[in-house]
Amino acid sequence: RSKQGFTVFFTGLSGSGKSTIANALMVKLMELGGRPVTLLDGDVVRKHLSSELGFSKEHRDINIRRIGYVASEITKNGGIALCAPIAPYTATRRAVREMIEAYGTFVEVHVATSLEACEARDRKGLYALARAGKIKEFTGISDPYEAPTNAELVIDTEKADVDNCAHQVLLKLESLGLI
Ligand code: GGZ
Repeated sequence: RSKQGFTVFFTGLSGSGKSTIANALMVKLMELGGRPVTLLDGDVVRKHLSSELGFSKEHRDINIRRIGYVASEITKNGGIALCAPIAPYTATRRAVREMIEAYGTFVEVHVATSLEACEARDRKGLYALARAGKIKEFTGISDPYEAPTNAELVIDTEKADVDNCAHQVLLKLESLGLI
């Protein structure tokens, strides 16, 4: 294969738009053809790979490291991995970056939708439950989100639609010589 593998790692609050942008990016990358694209979405990973885990710091870290391991295997084999967990902790994101960079490029994308906007949308009603104390340790409400300071790309979904956000990532991948 002429092109190396890489991982696009989206991080952001619940409801920030990570999954939606990752799905739109997946469609664009598949249209380009060539390499297989694997989406490791937060919900899907928790259902199939991390079903025994909760949302303590320890469990979130185990979850993110599992995602990182799978993404590193995909990257090693020349594929494209798209990951879309919250991944609230800087140190854990750095550990995953190091796992991936052993084999290819790690592109961190901060989906920087504000808490106010995520909560106003509240598409799944989780913020209301968190505010009412019915969900404990909820990111942004009763649990931390450490915003990245070294992301390759920061996306503001309050200024651009989904297609434009996915396009911004595609342009970044082009500028890095990955596609
Ligand atoms: C954050 C929670 C929580 C708590 C359930 N905190 O919007 P969603 O519903 O579909 O995405 C969120 C998802 C977060 O799982 P991740 O694996 O991405 O988190 S982490 O990276 O921190 O391991 C949300 C739902 O699970 N959810 N309880 N307490 N999000």
